[in-house]
Amino acid sequence: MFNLILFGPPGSGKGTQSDKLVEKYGLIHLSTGNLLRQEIADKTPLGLEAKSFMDKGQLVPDEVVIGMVDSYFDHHKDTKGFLFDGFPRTVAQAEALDKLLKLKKTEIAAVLALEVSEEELVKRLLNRGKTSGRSDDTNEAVIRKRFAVYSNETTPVAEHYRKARKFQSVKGEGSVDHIFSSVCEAIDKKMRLPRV
Ligand code: B4P
Repeated sequence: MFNLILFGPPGSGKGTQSDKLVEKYGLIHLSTGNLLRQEIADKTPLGLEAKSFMDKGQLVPDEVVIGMVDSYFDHHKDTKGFLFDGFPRTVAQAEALDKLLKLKKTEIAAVLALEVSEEELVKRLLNRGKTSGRSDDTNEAVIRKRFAVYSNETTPVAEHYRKARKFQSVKGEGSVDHIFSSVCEAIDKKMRLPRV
């Protein structure tokens, strides 16, 4: 299996790049943001709980997210690999993911982090808020709160993977296609495949 984490702050383009990456590499896309939004749309108890955190720009509790990922794994037993988008977002989630992958006798091959300035991120998210119907994108105070949460709770995840020599930064500003080719270049090196 080839398992990749796409890492970066809210609005850095993880979802945008993931859609293109899963198509090219045939990986299963595991976006905890999308899974949580689906639970909200389906009005499940998990969705109702998650919504109260997401609307405030907070992270959904680890046990909820880890349980959801575990059950997603159970539904995708035969895959050539996962692309994790927006997960893990805390060190506890990273440790849980390491354990879950170990049980499957596999591991993370690489963590690619999209680097984008905060001003560009705010611009992108407010712009997305105009059309996405996402309540967490329409209020600048909530967006700033998400950056603070990212800085306090999610940046330590980078250190977790730096220690394991799996972490690599990629410039996340510029055209979507240009960023995509930088990300593919990094992945291909990891996979030791010639570039297509
Ligand atoms: P997510 O759904 O993961 O979304 P995100 O971080 O806000 O955005 P992403 O980086 O995917 O940006 P996108 O490509 O869409 O999280 C939402 C919330 O869910 C979290 O705040 C949290 O509450 C909860 N959650 C999710 N996972 C969790 C977890 N593991 N634990 C706890 N809570 C969790 O791009 C953003 C915009 O920029 C788009 O409009 C796009 O079109 C635009 N864009 C992309 N690339 C661009 C480029 N190169 N140039 C210009 N614009 C670009």
